[in-house]
Amino acid sequence: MIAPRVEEPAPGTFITFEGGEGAGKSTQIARLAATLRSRSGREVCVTREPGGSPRAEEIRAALLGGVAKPYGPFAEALLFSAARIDHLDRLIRPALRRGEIVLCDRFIDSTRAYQGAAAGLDPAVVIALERVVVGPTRPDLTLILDLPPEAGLARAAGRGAGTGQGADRFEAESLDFHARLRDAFLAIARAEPERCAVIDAGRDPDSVEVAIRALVAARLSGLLPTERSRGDAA
Ligand code: Z5A
Repeated sequence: MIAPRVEEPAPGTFITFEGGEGAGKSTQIARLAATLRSRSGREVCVTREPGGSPRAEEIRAALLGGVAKPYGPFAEALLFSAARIDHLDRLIRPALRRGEIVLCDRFIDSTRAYQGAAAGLDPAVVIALERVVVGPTRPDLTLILDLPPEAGLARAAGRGAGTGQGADRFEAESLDFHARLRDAFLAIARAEPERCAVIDAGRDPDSVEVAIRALVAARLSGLLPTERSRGDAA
């Protein structure tokens, strides 16, 4: 008889960033990574979904190009899951096993919000996919950057202006779709308050950064020692 595989708890720390378009996730991940690199004394791995491994990046290009859209949200969720399987196996789990801090731009909550709540995929299917694809590799902390969709879409459009790049598959959805997304992320935070924290992303980038640092310090003890406590320890 084959014994079930027992996953040892990994020593790393897994933090995910979620939210609607243009909420400032990439901006804040870069800032938090720099802070953690200088203050935690640990390796920091920055990654994103869909993507993060060469194969998953190929799937990303297809998804954001709209290749799977005609097949509906279930097919899209399967493709996001295929990308996630490779990303977890090749990058996230090895980094966590090495004790690194993994900062990931979007993860399971984006599937719940985009394919589930906003596009109408049955929540039972989303949960089943999570169970088989992600298993026990759950985030230690999920930071949900909250912003009215009009503001986020305007930021995303501003970033693309002059680059010749139009809206991608998801940016091109209706305002109503983006409003459902926002509600979905806030509902996830209410349902799992021990894992999730909501950050008001409508403020200037420095204020958002300060709020994120405070949350990380409060929720994940020892990750961000203050200058004072580091000096004391030395
Ligand atoms: N998706 C899905 O449907 N299902 C899934 O399971 C997963 C994903 C995992 C990935 O696209 C798409 O895949 C995504 C969901 C879907 N939908 N879309 N589109 P992506 O990775 O290309 O896009 P994104 O995740 O939405 O990120 P983004 O649009 O790049 O936004 P962001 O990273 O949150 O924001 P940013 O790039 O840091 O900032 C956007 C602009 O605003 C930029 O010009 C900044 O300089 C500016 N900015 C940032 N912060 C501020 C503040 N505080 N004030 C003013 N301006 C700011």
